[in-house]
Amino acid sequence: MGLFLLDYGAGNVQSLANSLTKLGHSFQWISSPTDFQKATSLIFPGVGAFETAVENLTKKGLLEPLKEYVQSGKPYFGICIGMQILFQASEESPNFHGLGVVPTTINRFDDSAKTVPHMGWNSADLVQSPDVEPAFYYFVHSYCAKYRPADRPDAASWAYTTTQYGGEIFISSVRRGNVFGTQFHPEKSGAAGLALIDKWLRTPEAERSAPKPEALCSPPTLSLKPRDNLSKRIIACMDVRSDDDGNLIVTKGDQYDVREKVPSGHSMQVKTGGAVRNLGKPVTLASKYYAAGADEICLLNITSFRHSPLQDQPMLAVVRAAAECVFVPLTIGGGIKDTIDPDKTKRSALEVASEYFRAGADKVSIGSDAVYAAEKLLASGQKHGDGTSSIETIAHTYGRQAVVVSIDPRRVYVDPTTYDGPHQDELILGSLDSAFESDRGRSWWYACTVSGGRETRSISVCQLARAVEALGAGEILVNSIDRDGTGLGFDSNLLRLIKGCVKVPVVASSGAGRKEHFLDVFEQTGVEAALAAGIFHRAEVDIGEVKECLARHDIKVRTHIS
Ligand code: 1PR
Repeated sequence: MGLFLLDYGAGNVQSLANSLTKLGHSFQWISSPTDFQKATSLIFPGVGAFETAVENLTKKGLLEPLKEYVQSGKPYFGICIGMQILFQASEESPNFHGLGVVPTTINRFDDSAKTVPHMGWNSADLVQSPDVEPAFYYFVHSYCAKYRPADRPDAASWAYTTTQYGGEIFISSVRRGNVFGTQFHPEKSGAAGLALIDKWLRTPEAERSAPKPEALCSPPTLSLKPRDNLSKRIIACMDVRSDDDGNLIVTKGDQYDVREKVPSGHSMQVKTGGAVRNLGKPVTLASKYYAAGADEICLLNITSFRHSPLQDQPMLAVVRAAAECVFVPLTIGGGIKDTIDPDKTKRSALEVASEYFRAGADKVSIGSDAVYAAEKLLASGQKHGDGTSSIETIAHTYGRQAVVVSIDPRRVYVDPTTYDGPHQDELILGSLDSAFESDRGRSWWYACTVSGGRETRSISVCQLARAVEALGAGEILVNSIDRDGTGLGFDSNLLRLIKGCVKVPVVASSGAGRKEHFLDVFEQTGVEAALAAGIFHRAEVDIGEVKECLARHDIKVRTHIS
């Protein structure tokens, strides 16, 4: 008896479990069809593809019992796919049917004039009380229930909140009788999300399972606002590795060199080669940045603990501990590839990623392996991959929104008058009066690198970005070896180039040295998010100051964090 959570074996259900523990609610997992009878409240936190959810529930014999539970009148709370499954079907997986409780289908966002997936913090406006100040929640999805009261009043009457993304208004939560569902992730929406879960659980069961439909007779027509409320995201990133004594620490390099500079023997000269810079403990810093209002946290394992068996990865323990105290999305990168444990057990990239998702990661970030996959796709001359790359296998199981590709580009300077290589269309011509000495009168293209910048490849960033989007990446994180740790500002040329190649969200990284650099990057490049490391670790700039600066310049940011 009591609260049960439904897990169909994909996606990060650990985040919800951690939220409930934090809020002091005990729960059990549905492990067999008969458990539905024991449940007096049920939460279904689904992420990933509609098809994967329906298929897995069917295979485990849980789909029919779920439908019976929802129809029984007992309280049900569905999150993301857990909400979408209430609908009849989804354009994402035309051969699969949902529970059909809400009488319409889920459709893809129109991506002709906006980035898809819809990823980030947006407002959820109450349909019945439009004047109430909306709350901001974290969304990540490519498909949605469009709000169309004129065509489908029966479906629109389920809408509890709506959200505008670009020129489309969709149903961001549904509510009727015992059924509640949110397209957004309350378990990843900081204090606002935790409060929403807590309120639902603390409302008396009789009230949550009110038998009478609360439908509006005729759902209102809503007009489009001039701008949606999707906020630009500020991400705090931690490069994690072991120091020389084997302790896991957060470090930070200059142009990827993380060792302290030491005197070289000649007066006034320094070279690198000292101890690994130690800027703090990963979980302590993650928790500090969450409290300071970071919209996402990113942990990169920058030396992939290559000799540990998968189950003993020290990074897994860091992710588990961070997920217990961070209730915004957590991205984990480094070493997401096919690996072989020391005992010769082969582990696929999907298995490695699955371990991180189970530990509490929401997204995984793929670096070197994405470069190899893009090179393979280009060499094949095909538009689509063969389904075997890490990007494809992970996106197929967990949804493309869970797959970030992290690019580590390096400038390759050339003479534009003689350059006849394959990247002529991507050449950047630095003006003579550029504010940056490294740009003045020079020309370059951006090459991809692997192994944390140790090896430069001949594939360009645009080739890579297009290829990984075709393979199923849901977001691209753009570092810059030239700007990393310099504090000179983000590389706008690089970011504009990549923004022009892809539809998926782009995250700017490397070079932030002042709060104004965030303003520059959003105004000059249109990226969806900006990430920084050094300035936050050294406490030179606070996340709140960055957001205040952006808000003052009319850039939408999430400012209500508590
Ligand atoms: O190739 O899949 O194992 O992934 C390795 C991951 O580790 C990649 O995401 C790669 O970017 C990262 N990485 C590898 N070596 C380093 C290094 O620094 N030696 N860090 C490294 C990359 C870049 C950002 C940094 C920003 C912002 N560091 O993580 O946080 O540049 O810094 P700033 O704000 O201080 O300028 P795989």
